[in-house]
Amino acid sequence: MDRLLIISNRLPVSVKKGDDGITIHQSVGGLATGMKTFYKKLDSTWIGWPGIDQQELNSEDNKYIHDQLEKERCEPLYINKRDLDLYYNGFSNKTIWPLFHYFPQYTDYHEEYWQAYQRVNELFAEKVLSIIKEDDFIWIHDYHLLLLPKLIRDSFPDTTIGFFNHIPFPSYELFRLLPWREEILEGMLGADLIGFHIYDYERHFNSCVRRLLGYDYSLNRINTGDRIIKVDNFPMGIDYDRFYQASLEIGSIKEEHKSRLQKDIETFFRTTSQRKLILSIDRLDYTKGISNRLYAFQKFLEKYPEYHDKVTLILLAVPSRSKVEQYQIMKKEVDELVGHINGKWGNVRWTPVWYFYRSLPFDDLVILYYYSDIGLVTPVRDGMNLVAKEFIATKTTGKGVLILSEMAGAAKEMSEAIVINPNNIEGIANAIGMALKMKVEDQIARNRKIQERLKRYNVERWSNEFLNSMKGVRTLQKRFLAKKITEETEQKIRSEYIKSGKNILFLDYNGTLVSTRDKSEYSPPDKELYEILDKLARDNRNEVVLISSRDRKTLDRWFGDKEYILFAEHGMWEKKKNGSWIKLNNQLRSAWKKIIRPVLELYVDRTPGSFIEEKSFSLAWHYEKTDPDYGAQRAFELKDELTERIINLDLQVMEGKKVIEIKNLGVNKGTAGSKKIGGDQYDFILAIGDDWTDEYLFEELPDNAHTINVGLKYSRAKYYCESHRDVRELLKNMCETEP
Ligand code: ADQ
Repeated sequence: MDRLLIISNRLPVSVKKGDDGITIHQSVGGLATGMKTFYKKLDSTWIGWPGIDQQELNSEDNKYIHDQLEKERCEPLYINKRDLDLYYNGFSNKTIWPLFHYFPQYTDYHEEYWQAYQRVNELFAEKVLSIIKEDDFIWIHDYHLLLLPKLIRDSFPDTTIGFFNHIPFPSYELFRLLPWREEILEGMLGADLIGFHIYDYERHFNSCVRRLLGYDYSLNRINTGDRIIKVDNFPMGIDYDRFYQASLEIGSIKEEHKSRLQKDIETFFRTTSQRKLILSIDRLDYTKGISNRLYAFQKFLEKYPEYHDKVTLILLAVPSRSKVEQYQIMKKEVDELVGHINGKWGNVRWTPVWYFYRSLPFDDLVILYYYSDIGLVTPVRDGMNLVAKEFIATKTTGKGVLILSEMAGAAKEMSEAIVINPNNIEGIANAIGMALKMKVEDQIARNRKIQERLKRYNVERWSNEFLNSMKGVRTLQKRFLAKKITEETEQKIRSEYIKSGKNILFLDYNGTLVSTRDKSEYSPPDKELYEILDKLARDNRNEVVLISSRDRKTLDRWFGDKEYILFAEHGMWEKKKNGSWIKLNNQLRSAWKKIIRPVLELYVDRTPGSFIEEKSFSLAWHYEKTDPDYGAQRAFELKDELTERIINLDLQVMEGKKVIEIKNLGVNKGTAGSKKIGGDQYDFILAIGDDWTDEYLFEELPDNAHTINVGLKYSRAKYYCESHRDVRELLKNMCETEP
């Protein structure tokens, strides 16, 4: 892969200046934690804010920071204090963050914030443009930089840009509240690939684009008229092996090497039998549902007195955005609630809540995960939530129970957890009771299933899939860009036609020669069409081939007595001039399964509940047991992807009830067309069609063929025109031109 530029608000490391000089630390947070382990493996540079104001630095500091960051493959972007405050604390965290997490009541709309947000996005663009090279791939992260894709695209139109949004994308009803909504969407659409954690966010984004900008999307592609943009979901994984291995090691650490934390926790377990630990880890953020969690824990203590003196909740909260007022209010609320619970229920032997307001190093974090019996993850909204995944990854024995909010993106992949509604306090309290009583075999069975998935779909795979998809979109854009047919091109086609001695014309029927694309609609040929086709067919230099998805009977009824060659049912049947129908059948094969099966396996991995069925000459992907909306969307995508992949494989994709089946077809319009041409030498080949079944034909025909798509700008055809009327006009002009 070519060089990758990763761009995010913060670098994965933060610079601090204190009494002991400049120090460099790992940044906390989902993105930094998730990506830091593998980005160095790639040829990459990470651009972002280093966490310090440049005003505080002297030239020696600057040099030191520059050298240190260079080793980390990081390129710092300094932002002045005032802009940083308005862009980061202001627009990013008081406008976008609350609105996108369904907190419109906390959302501030200030022109001043917006101005600064634009300025800082422009600053990022300048930085990128100062180091960008041709063929670089650009991967922009998160809601701080929603305008950046377009800003880069405007100055560097051919670059490949991916954008990943780590937080939810809200529904249209929420998003439309934003005064600068169109600008934000246009900014994002500067990317070639836009990624979200889950399908729901993707769906919301597509619907906002359609409703606010009018760009249509089909399957997971948005067509803006001059570009195709792919929108997809990539559920972010964790560095599974790192957590799993670290947890395995904890169990075998010798007494003298144990950390203070590990010793203290072990003492806690020794002092009373049946001690249980519940773990809660987050940034201190109102979206994480921390107060609800504490209310629920209180409710649990009320309802289940038998657990008094035995169960302790560890509440680990990392300080976050403490300059934003809502966060200060929330901190106060959490402090008070913890005080209230410990005051009311605690005693000399037992503190119900252990509260830590700080960040912890990785080793300590894993110790907490390792010793906890229950992971309590209750965000009221969360893009993904990596803590839930980390908790499960450390359960090396398989024991432990995860209680997970259905409002976290992670819940889509972790349905084996106890899934709760974070607003249902009683429900969470009951879930804690249920978790404490859950049989060990049940715990292991549930966790093993999730672990398999997390191991397979880890953070490296997540990023590889995103990067591969980015490459794929560029290829797709190039391959599918047809040119609009011009008067000049038509002239050229006509003059070649006049000069040539042996011609073949492949014409699709629905949508190409008559207006409707819908096969079920009755759309017989009219007088004008017969006249055009008859005239072409009478010219003995020409072979007129109607190649349609229609059935034999219909084609027979309309054209049976004509001097045209007919292909029915996508080329399954052929009727020569004055001949009878012949079935074109290839020998059935199954070697293609090796190519198609991995594609289906990927969809099984990414669609919980789906499975593959293998038959002698077919493979089927069943999705009847998946979430209905999600399954249907994945089926659309799979069908789309297969349509691409099976070209030249003589296969067909059939859609049944909650099943997608890939079968040997033996024939399609492409194979029928190339068979028709056979060894014959034609001086002039013209093919016109309007949908994906015609793409096979365009693909199969020799390079000198003139291929025209009706209505689709992105096609394998060389040209596109607007409607069947243009096709008729072209054909009419051709037959009126005497050689
Ligand atoms: P966050 O809101 O930061 O991420 P999350 O996904 O849970 O939330 O990631 C937090 C990360 O920070 C975890 O890796 C965790 O281990 C670490 N962490 C938390 N508390 C810590 C502490 N006290 N000490 C040390 N480390 C701590 C955003 C979105 C999420 C999305 C991620 C990734 O809000 O929805 O999952 O990005 O896309």
